[in-house]
Amino acid sequence: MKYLLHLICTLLFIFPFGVYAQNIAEVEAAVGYNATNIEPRNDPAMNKWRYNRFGQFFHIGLYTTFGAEYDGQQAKAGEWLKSEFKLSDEVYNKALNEFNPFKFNASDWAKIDKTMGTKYMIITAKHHEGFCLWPSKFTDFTIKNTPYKKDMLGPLFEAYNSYGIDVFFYYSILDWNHPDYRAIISSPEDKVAMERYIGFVIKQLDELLTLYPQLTGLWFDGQWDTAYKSNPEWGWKIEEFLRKKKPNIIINNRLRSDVNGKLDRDKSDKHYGDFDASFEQKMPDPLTKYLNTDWETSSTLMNNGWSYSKKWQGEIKTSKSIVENLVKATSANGNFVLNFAPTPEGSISEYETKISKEIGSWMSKNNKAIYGCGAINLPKPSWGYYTQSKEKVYMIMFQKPSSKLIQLPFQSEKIKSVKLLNNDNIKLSRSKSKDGTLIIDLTELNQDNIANVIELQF
Ligand code: JFZ
Repeated sequence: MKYLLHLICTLLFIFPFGVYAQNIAEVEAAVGYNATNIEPRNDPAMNKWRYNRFGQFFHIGLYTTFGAEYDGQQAKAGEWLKSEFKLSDEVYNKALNEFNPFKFNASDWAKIDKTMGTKYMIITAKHHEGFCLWPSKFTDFTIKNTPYKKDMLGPLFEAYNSYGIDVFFYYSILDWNHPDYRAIISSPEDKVAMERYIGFVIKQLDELLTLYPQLTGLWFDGQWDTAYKSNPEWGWKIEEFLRKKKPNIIINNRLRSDVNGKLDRDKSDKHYGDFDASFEQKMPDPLTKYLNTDWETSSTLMNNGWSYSKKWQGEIKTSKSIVENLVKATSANGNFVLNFAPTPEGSISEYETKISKEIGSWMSKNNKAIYGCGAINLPKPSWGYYTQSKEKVYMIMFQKPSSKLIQLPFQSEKIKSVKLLNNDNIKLSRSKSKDGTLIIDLTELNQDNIANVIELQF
């Protein structure tokens, strides 16, 4: 609706009375393929997304079978292996005969996520390699033609939705397998081929939304090749199709470009789609830059690879650092997504299971400081972060302050109660400074392995 209004206003501005857009192409040109959600969406689906704060990513595909290794060499990112080692289709596609996640059990995965406290999951329905985790009618390059044979996407809905966890699909525009995909267009034939490819994408998305009506949204990626980004009508057309087919669908911003080929955000710095997902492995800088925008950051557990790796390399993140990033994102009105890389058997690794329990044990006591929470208008304190929801402010302490008494920037008389969320046995005594601000005595407090959360009720 908002988008329509915006469109009409733009048109009235560009085409004065008596002149009107002849056809849809003119309408599109008029808006320059700019962002269409000028204000954040405020419908139930998007409010739920914003409430969720914590999501789970899964990268699994043919690349999983290589374990990020080829010919004794370690790939930088497992899911990029085909491109990194310049493997031919012939060599790479042998993995079709290897892909067999026979231990995959959607309800095991869902239980892990339920324990960890994630509220939505995103799975790689199709990554850059072009392989489909569902038996698509529009290509043979699917799970149906592997030893596993079965659909991996369908079973997720029952398992996850029964815990109230939403399912999203990752879908890559970039496709290393499809014969019509073009990274650059150097002839009229290339353009025709790429147009056929866009038709294929729309057919596949139609298929996904028809087969899986419970799907909450789509996480696009791989929109950066010159051919695609310099033809903004394609991304526009795909988005238009999706919004018509499923009006409450949630789409990230990595699907479109504007007339200048700008990705992620248009020239007025408005993100495309419903939220900005261009913070892969990072956060807005400064952190408070996008407080009025829906955004999401995603993170690997191990260096920059998103898929299964036989060898775990580089720095592996701890549950404390993951929780800290979740809290940090929440404190700036963003969502945080943690990636897991299922094994070739389709199970969750030991380290990931251990991490999910550690995070889950913290979340089960402290999730009130995360779900439905957001930014407070105060500078970041040295001991951690503030978050807030309605009449509550949460102090999430990753380091216990060195002084026993801390003075807070709140009028004491306005605070009804002060309580530690993760331990009922410890009572925190309070007092009031000369200027009436709240002082809390932390003498009794022991630093939690991850973080203590103090709830202030207004
Ligand atoms: C993409 C993929 O290439 C990668 O394999 C993985 O699936 C990841 C989640 O997404 O990589 C990205 C995505 C976003 C940015 C950079 C790389 N970004 O916004 O900077």
